[in-house]
Amino acid sequence: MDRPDLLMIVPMPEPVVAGLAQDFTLHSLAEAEDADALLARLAPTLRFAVTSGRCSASLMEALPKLEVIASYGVGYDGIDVDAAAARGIRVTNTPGVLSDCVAEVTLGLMIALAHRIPQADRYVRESRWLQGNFPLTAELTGARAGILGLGRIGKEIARRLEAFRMEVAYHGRREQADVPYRYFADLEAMARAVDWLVVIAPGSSATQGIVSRRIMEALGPEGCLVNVARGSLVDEPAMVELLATGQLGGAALDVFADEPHVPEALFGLENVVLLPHQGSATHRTRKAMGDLVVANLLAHKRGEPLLTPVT
Ligand code: NAP
Ligand code: 8YV
Repeated sequence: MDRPDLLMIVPMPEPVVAGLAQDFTLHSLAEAEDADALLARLAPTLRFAVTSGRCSASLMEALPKLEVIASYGVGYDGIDVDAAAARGIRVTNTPGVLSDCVAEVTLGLMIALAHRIPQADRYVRESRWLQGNFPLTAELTGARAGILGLGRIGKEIARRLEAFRMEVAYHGRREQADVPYRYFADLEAMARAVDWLVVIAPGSSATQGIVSRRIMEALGPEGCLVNVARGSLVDEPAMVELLATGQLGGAALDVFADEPHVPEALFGLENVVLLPHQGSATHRTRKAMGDLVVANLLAHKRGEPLLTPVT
């Protein structure tokens, strides 16, 4: 059987490797002793590549026969899609299959922050309950939430917030006719009007730093920021300062500007909950993402339509 070369630009989970190995000859850029030599050897024939949200224009240029890049994940802000489109290189991602999981993690972050669950857990483990009760906290029910990015995941988050009887609003570039939530054309106005700002818009040049100091000051000392999108959307140094000085009430964060590095100033703050980019990190969701990556690559190999094209 024809097993064309396929470049793994970043390491892939074992199930994805197993799913691809039957139909492709796999080459790992990360494990190559000499990456440049591997690229030079593959350049004359390589048509297929797989990644997880990252591929530069220079890497594409090094592979003149490249036809398709399948990305493991829905965000593709680290892929130069303009360069891909200019070369006619198809890019695919994994939308939809992870929306429920990310929404669930978002609610988990919000509940954890409102009720100070990580801190209360530590309080018990450190036998501090013996000295007295944990301080009173807050609840989500009846609070006001504003979603920045009411897309596939944002809508799943909104549904779950409604189940907590929260008041839901959203901001995006355009109002959506078919949703029951209040639209804010202005992000700052929405930040002033809500208790929770949930960030779930894509990383892009347009969203870089969109949650600025001004937006976080508008959210204010009683407000909480939730970021399950990309670290690039938030002015991270300003966020750390505002959290530490009480000008921002709290933050629940799954993503950061320079992962896996997280500002250590956050570690000692009681009004913060931190996750290591766990939004889609469940067995079932990652399998669904991997299956979609494999299906897209096989479709291209067979000359069939791509399932989830970006370009
Ligand atoms: P999606 O369906 O494309 O939704 C994106 C939403 O963002 C849309 O509602 C869009 O509305 C809005 N948006 C886009 N550009 C905007 C801008 N410049 N200003 C304001 N709003 C803007 O994407 P999705 O499937 O929900 O995924 C969203 C993002 O979540 C991904 O790109 C990824 O970065 C992140 N994510 C994180 C994890 C994790 O593990 N934490 C997992 C999966 C995804 P308009 O077009 O009306 O502006
Ligand atoms: C990552 C995500 O892709 O899908 C996205 O955009 O941020 C996550 O699902 C996942 O961590 C795989 O690296």
